[in-house]
Amino acid sequence: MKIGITCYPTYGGSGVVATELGKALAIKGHQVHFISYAMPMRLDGFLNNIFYHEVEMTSYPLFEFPLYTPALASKMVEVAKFEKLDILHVHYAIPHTISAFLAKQIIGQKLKIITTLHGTDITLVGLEPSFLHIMKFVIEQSDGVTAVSRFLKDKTITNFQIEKDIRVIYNFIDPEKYYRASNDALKQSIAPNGEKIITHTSNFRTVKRVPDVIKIFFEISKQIKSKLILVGDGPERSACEALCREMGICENVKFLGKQSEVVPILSISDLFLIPSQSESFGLAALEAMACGVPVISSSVGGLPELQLHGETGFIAEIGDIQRMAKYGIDLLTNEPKHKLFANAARDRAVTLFNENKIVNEYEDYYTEILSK
Ligand code: GMT
Repeated sequence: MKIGITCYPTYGGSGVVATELGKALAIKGHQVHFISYAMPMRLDGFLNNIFYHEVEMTSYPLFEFPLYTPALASKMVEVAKFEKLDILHVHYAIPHTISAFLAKQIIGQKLKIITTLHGTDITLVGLEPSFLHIMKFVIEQSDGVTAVSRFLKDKTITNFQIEKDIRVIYNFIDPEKYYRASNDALKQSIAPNGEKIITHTSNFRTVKRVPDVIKIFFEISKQIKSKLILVGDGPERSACEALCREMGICENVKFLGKQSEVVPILSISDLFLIPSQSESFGLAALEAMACGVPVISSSVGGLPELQLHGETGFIAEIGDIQRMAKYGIDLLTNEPKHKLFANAARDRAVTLFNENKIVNEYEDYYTEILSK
């Protein structure tokens, strides 16, 4: 197949899923064309069967706001026509599905559009009055729609009254890239006195509730010598640093900023915290589970589809810092239980969210849509 993929090229989970999917499809012999305003983060180096097409933006004094949606649609038309694309698969609906809809109007019915809904395109931004009507319309107009969890599928149906069938296809990891690789030197440099290592990775947006991560850590560290590693960057980072200073725990909290490689960090971690306010799936938690790290999460969104309470970690209500801390202490003070949970987390990640399995699901879905 000849497949066009559009995604945000930055650090977000939707871009990661789109890029890893494209790479896996290319390895299987499909021709994959990425169309975006910048090279997707994980698309470095020469890869067979993969092509990248940059959307060129023009600025003009009349245009107060950048006109990405029509520029992207134009590029989609150009690539679809000249590369003879069968499918255009867009990740994150705003504005990608709108551009894809426009492109299809120009190209015609032969080009099939598939939209994958990832999260705040449905739960937050898409609900704003400026997007609501157009979102409902373009989602309905896609030839195929997938959502990254049952939760997100249900939310799409209730928020937008979508009648179209939505296929649930979960996020995935490559178990050969995401595994626990011992790294004594790194462990020693972060926790020189054998402290437990607690980790959180995110884009530091309000929905991630990073201050809760710090408060949970603070409670745990009252009873267990531990270090907190915070990976990522975003709007809440300064407030989080200030909170650490206020609490007097700066020497035990490491802000690592954006990291291209999280496996070495996850591999030395004993616990992963994800107390989000909204999380349609939780790719960051899946990556941790694949590296054998038990997860303490909130009960929102797709998180209970990803991890099992009392098996791969624990689940508590949003904002219940004391309970999350209690669960953390329970795991970190009980070695055999921790080992059991760590193994169960890895097993669940590898069995249910394995790249091979999920990429096949996407491939089968493409075939199904093309045959309609
Ligand atoms: O929706 C977002 O906030 C952005 C999006 C992204 O592009 O990073 O994240 C979502 O997509 C990921 C990949 O499917 C999911 O694993 C995340 O749970 C989801 N984030 C939220 O729902 C907050």
